[in-house]
Amino acid sequence: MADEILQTHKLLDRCEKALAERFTVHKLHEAADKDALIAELAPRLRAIAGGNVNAGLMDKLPKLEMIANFGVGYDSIDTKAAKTRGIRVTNTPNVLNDAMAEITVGLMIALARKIPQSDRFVRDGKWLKGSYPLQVELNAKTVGILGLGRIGKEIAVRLQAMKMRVVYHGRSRQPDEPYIYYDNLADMARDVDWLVLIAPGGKATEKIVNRQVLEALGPEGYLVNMGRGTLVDEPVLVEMLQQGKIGGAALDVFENEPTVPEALFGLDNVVLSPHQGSATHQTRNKMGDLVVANLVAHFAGEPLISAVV
Ligand code: 8YV
Repeated sequence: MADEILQTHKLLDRCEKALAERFTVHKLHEAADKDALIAELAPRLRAIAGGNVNAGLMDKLPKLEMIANFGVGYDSIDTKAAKTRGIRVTNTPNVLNDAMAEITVGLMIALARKIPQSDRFVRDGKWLKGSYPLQVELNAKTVGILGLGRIGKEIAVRLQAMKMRVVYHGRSRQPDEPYIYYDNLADMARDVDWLVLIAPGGKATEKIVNRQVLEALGPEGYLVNMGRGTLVDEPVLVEMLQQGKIGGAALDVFENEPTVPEALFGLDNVVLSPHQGSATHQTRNKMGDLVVANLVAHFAGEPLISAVV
C-alpha cells in the first residue's frame, strides 16, 4: 500500500503525476468536505505536499511529520508551530535563482525604458504621429538590494553586468560579499536610484518598506518588488506613485494577489507582473522535482534535501 500524502493546492501536472506514481494523494483543495477529509486522514497522515499550512491544520493531523512546500518562500506555513510540533518543512531553494534574476533585470529594463507602453504606442499607430519620449538607463545608477540571499546575489551579478553599482541591506552584513552593506534600510533607500526587494515574507519583514523608506527613495527612485507583497505598505506605495513621490515601480508581487490595486492600472510609471518570477517550464519543473524528492527521502528515512525546519 502506497504511503498517503495530503496535497493542499494545485501543483504542476508533471509534479502531480510524479506524486501519484509514488503516493496515494488526497487533494484538500478539491475536497467537497475538507473537514471530513482531514478527520478521515488524521489517524495516519504523515506528510503534506504544498503550502498554506497553519497551526490549526497541524493540530488536526497529529501524525504529521513533514510539509514539502512548493516554493522557496514558505511564509504560508507556520514554521514556528511546525518546529514546536517536531514537523519538518522543506522548500525549493536554488533551482529558481536564475529565473528570478532574469525577470528582475527584465522588469527593470521594462520600467526604465517603458517597454510595455512603447509596445502599445506602436500598436496604437502613434509612432506615425511622432517619436516615443526619451527614457532612462540602468547603467551608472546605484541599486540597493533588500535581501542579499541566494536570489539576491544572482540579481546583483546581473545588475553589475548592467554596469550598476550594487549595495544591500539585510539582517546582517555578509563580509565575503563585495558590495557595500547598509544596516538601515531608509539610509540605503536615500542613497540609491533603484530599490530591489527580494527578502522573505512573513511577520519579520511585514511592511518593512514603509512611508519613511519610500520617501527616502523619493521621486527619482524606482521600486522593484520580486519578494512578497507584504514587504511593502501597499496603500502608501500606490498613493506615492499616484502623486509622483516615487519615480516608478515594477511589481511582481502584491499584498492580496491575484487582486491588484486598481489604482495602479492607470499609472504610466508602473510595470505590473502576475507573480511570475519562477514561472518558466524549466524552473517550475525543477521545483516540482524537489517537492517530490523531499517527500520520497522522508518516507525512505533518508535525510531531507532542502529542509528549513
Ligand atoms: C511560488 C514563489 O512558489 O518560490 C516562491 O517563494 O513565490 C514562487 O516560486 C510560485 O508562485 C508557486 O506558487
